[in-house]
Amino acid sequence: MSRLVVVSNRVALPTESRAGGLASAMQAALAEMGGLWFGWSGKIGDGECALRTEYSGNVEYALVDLSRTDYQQFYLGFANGTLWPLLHFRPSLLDYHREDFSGYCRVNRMFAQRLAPLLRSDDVVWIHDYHLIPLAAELRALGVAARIGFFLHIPLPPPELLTILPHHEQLFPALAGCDLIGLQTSSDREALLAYFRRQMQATVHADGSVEFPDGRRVEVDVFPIGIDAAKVAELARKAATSTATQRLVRSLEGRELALSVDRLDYSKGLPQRFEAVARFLTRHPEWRSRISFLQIAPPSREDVPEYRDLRSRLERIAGATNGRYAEPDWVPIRYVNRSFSQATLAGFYRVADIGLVTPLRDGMNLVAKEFVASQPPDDPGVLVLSSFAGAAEHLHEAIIINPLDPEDIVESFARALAMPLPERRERWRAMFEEVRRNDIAAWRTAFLQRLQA
Ligand code: ADQ
Repeated sequence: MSRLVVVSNRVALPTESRAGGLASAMQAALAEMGGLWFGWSGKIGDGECALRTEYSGNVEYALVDLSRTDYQQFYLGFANGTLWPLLHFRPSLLDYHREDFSGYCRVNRMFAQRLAPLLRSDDVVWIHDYHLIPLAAELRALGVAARIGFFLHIPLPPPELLTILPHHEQLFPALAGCDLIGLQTSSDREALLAYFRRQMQATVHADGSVEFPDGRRVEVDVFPIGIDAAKVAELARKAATSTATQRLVRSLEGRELALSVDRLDYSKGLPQRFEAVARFLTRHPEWRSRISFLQIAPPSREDVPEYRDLRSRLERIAGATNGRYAEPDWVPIRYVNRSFSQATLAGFYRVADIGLVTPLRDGMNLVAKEFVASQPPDDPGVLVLSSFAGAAEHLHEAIIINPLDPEDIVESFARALAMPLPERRERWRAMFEEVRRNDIAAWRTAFLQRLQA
């Protein structure tokens, strides 16, 4: 059997206590096939950044540090200051600097140079996400002949937006170095195919494969990422009686709970959500003191200016809404800037009456799936889901809203709160079946089988 080589910006070591779903999925695949996980250590070094290796069972971890300049230009600059807003359909937030693009290309080349000598010809290489778009082409330039797959975790906008990016013609065509490109949704796939057709004169064949004028063929397909649904459901069942869940339930004093969990990111639509909460309380005074909105949002990428701005904007809206509507024994918005364990979150999801997942754009959104998997089957909560999350392509039984229309969110609260139990159960059953069937194991198996075909 071939060895699996996973490449991602950050490597999750098995010793890290808070490994997420993706990390566990990669670790499971690596343990099964044996292999190597290569990427940034998360550390910033000051000199020549040496390769460090660690072993755990049949899996090797190869880590490189980044220099301060690499971190600035590659990670903060081009990956998170330029590509992230562009690929989330926010060109007005795009911050482009030539030296950042050079830094991005330089780090990808350095990764390729460090990785190539570690590869064997029958390895299967799986590259992850927008940090590493040019990596496959860099590996090919060094003579790597192994099968290479790439999965983009975030959305891909149509060519009209992609071509805004200066030097896009040096970036996206590098994906042709892959054998398989995986995307979250069919519209992401359409966007990439349109770019390949228009910008690279590619032909899309009836079987879905893409052929470039030089004869190179690449498969492009949709692999919607999932969660470990069985594990989350089990965690939620167990957490129902945990101290953290019980404390939350007691603090509600019988009120309804609407819950959101997001990284603090402008793609997640938090200001619009907070404003919709204020509007809901204005429109529906009968719900004042009868519902609590809990937003859990750990800070992220605080070295990028837009993220700091977002944080202060949210503090202002939450403060103003609470100041306006709070009673001595009730605040409408509970806003918590920290992380919780998967088990604690599962317990919180389980006791929530409404799960609010309203990003302006999201590749998939795993919180939506975790909320579904955590519900008690006999009395499930209602999922309110943005039509701009990849998850909306599959979770049709959620209340689907447009997060840019505050009235739509307000109406969704009212609908969710009034939804009769049989309808809640029916909608939840269909969604849970979907989340369970297309779980994280199904995702990685489908991608790897296709890559090895
Ligand atoms: P993210 O943008 O990080 O991922 P998401 O899919 O929601 O978004 O995943 C977040 C994960 O972090 C979830 O598993 C969630 O439970 C966890 N998390 C969030 N807040 C937390 C907190 N306070 N404490 C602990 N854990 C927390 C990117 C893309 C998504 C895509 C994923 C996977 O932006 O669209 O679904 O990758 O491909």
